[in-house]
Amino acid sequence: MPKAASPSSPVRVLLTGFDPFEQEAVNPSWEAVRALDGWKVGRAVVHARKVPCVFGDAIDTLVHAMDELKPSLVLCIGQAGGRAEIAIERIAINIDDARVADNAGRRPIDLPVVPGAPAAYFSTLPIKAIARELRAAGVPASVSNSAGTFVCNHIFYGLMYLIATRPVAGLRGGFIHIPYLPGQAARFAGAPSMSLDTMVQALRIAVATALKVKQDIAETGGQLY
Ligand code: PCA
Repeated sequence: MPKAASPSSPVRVLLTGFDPFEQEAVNPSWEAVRALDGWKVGRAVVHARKVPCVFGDAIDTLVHAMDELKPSLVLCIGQAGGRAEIAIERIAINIDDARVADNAGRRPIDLPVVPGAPAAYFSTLPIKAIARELRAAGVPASVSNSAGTFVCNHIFYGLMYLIATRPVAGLRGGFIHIPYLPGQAARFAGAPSMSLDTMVQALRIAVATALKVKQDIAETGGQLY
């Protein structure tokens, strides 16, 4: 197993956001992530990378960025239009089941992300602590128990598979879904949205909390159904 970074060496944090998809002109995940490129928190520095909304290519781009940067923390971010809160995802499942085509026209149905690999992996972020810190800062947030079955779950599963199968001491990762920007939601009556400033602030809190909290808190993030 490769050695952990020495206490004085810089800690790299990789944040990924997606290209726009499904007739959208922007993707809030890339807008929020790119605003944090170069942000320093303690001795950690954030590196932002854009990933294509394409099955397969999204994971390839992530692997390339991880090989290049050798991060200690990876947060993949995606748009979840229709959600009202920052959603800290708990679990990635080994299935691709696309309701719509991705940006390359691919539409896998009931195919594994990684053939023969485990059914699911849990996020290794302190998901409950992040939700609590966000709410304490006045940002609506919850733990989410499904990241769906489209490209976001796909990259999340790919990330957790990599972390599990190519262990690097101290490396942790997970996925966060974010709502529409107001300009996107304005096209759909009743759709919730969040300002870019609030989403950027939320990601700062998520990164800082993930760097600080190694052992998650015991607080419910469950749902009845
Ligand atoms: N959201 C999609 C894929 C890309 C994105 O930003 C999803 O939730 O799967």
